[in-house]
Amino acid sequence: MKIRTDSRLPGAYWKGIFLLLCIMPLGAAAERAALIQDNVAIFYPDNFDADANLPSFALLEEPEEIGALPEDWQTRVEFSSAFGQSMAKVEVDSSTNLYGGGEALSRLLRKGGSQILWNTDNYGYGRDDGVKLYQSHPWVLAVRPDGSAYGVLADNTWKQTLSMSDDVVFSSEGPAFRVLVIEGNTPQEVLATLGDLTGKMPLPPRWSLGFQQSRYSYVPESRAKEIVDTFRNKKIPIDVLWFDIDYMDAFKVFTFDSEMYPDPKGMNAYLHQNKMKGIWMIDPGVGIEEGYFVYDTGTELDIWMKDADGEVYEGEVWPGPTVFPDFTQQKTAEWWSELYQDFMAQDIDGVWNDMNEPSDFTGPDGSVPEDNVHAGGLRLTSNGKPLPADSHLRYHNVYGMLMVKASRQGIVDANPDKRPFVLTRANYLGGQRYAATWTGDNNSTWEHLRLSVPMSLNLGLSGQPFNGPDIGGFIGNASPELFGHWMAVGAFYPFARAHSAIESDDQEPWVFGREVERASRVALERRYRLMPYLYTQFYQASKTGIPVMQPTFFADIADTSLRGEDRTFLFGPDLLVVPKWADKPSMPEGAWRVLSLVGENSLRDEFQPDLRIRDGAIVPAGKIIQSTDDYSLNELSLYVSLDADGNAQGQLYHDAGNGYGYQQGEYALIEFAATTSGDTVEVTASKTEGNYPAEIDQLQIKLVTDDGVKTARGAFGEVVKVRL
Ligand code: NBV
Repeated sequence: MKIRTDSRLPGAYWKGIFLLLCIMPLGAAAERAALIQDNVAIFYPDNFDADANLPSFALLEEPEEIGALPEDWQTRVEFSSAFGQSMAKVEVDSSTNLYGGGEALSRLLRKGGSQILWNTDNYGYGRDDGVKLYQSHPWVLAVRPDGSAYGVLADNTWKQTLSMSDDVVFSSEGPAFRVLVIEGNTPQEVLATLGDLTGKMPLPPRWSLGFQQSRYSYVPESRAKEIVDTFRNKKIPIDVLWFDIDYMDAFKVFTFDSEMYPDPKGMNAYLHQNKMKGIWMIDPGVGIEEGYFVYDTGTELDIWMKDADGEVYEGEVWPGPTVFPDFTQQKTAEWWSELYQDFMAQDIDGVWNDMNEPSDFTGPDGSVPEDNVHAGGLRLTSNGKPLPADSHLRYHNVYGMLMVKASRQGIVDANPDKRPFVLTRANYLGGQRYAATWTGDNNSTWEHLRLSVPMSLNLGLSGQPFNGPDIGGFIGNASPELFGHWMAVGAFYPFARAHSAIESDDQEPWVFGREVERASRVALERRYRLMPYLYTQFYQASKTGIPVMQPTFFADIADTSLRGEDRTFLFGPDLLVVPKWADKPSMPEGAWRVLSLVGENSLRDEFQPDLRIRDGAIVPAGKIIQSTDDYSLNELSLYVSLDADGNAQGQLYHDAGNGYGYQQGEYALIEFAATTSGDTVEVTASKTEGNYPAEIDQLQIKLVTDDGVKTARGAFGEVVKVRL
């Protein structure tokens, strides 16, 4: 199997970039730099035009300068312009590793790679060799050999190329833009600062961490119910069923087909009775049809995107001739949010925003024309001023982000007591504030299974922790072997959803024979047992900005032999996932003892990755449950792996799993510690923060040693002793 380490650009782009790089010094523009935090510098080109750049979409707030750049500030930005392109370059030492760039079809190490940041509906990642995907993250994380790190953030929404041939070069079709550089002692520190500047993923509802089954499309509703019943009868854990476009009446958003889904509320009730949730799709394109309430109200409010002549732009998507809401306007955002009132009243639990690059079948390059015009007016938090009117070239990359911002608001307005869940295909740096994401239309191939790991990792290293690919692959047909492996690894993606295309054969866990069905069940039982740990990792990510799924080198940032390891990955800092197909992976130092959660290691199972626990860690795990509705900390297991000194620590975050009580102190933070004296290990568990009850009754200590697992029981609050 061939995996490219670099992403190739179309020839014209290469030629352009080559020319530009050659003449760069000629057009060089002086920089102005200042500190905005002790560890963050901002660099301005001398021809910076605030109106053409601000407000920032990535940053939560407009930066305030706190002083001059220290003389010894290492990483500097050089600006230049030529042939109508604005460029910013950061020289990168040859021994420094590069990561990030958001969603990219690439191995983990990004040096040598290039991408075009222009949100694109890229079926099978086939268009332009996959250099343009659905999202844009003008961001690079650089890690030096000693483990110190820096990040480069181009605060620019315009169409641009990100080249990492050696140095980092952003070349934009828009006006000169500013660049931020974050310094940190570790990559984790840089990501935490990125989180402070661009915002963090809000804590999602606990159910959204469960397994999710999707298909384009489950119709009619009897088929959807059959899927629900089969999961439950076969005891394969699941939390969510997804409803793709065919539930709609003639693909008109916010409607339901009267034959396929005559009673959506009843469908959702069926899901709820079965301890499941329903997520329903909404696209941005609105079918042109007088008498259709979405089209009529939008037209009356004059909120559609206009063409260069100021006429309403008409494109074509699923409903046929289509208009597109202009989300840069305040009134559009309000109208869009309002549409969710009746929609959510069908007892819908979450929303899936697709096609929001926006995709336009008949438009240039599969989207709407670059010279379309947005009216502006919306106020963002970053400077509180209305967005200026400007071209689609400026706003294209944030179209999806603005859509999900308004969607999220609408869902919150409709259900103020519940945490919202939105999944988006298109997004932009900072978009983790509004929605989780998946990596679009991948293929049912080994190549895309393998690439899904670095793709998800790099999204996490770009500020988006809640992501994952279509498990099983969207396009084509997975072989039983591929599907089994994909489920086994997929149980450890932060967002774990299986999905397949309309033309594909059925792709549920049971259609591939008994062995794959069993492997899928085991994989999900492992995920569900780890739910207390996983929820704690999501809590941490929401607080710190550090991703849930982390590259293996995070286990030891000074070990440069781990920098390119992207078959294995960390599931939170304490568990290492080693897929069966990872041939001789680079392992971090330490014991990393193998953990067995559901007896998977004693079975002849060719699919499940090895799960290894960091020495010095305590990982909390619950019982096997079929749905997070049954989540409970009663009889919590603590997997303890001692470090060389005989110590270990762990943490558990607990709350109601939904709602906002946790923001008022209704949560519990529980700390675990193990110490050794002589041949006895003592384990303690105590609540250290919050007003929510710990809700732990009995504890089961599982001491993972090189000679097997030793078990002891005890009550919460007592010291539990285990003999070595
Ligand atoms: O809504 C249909 C599909 C959806 O299943 C998929 O996940 C999206 O990425 N959608 C794209 C539109 C058309 C796909 C060919």
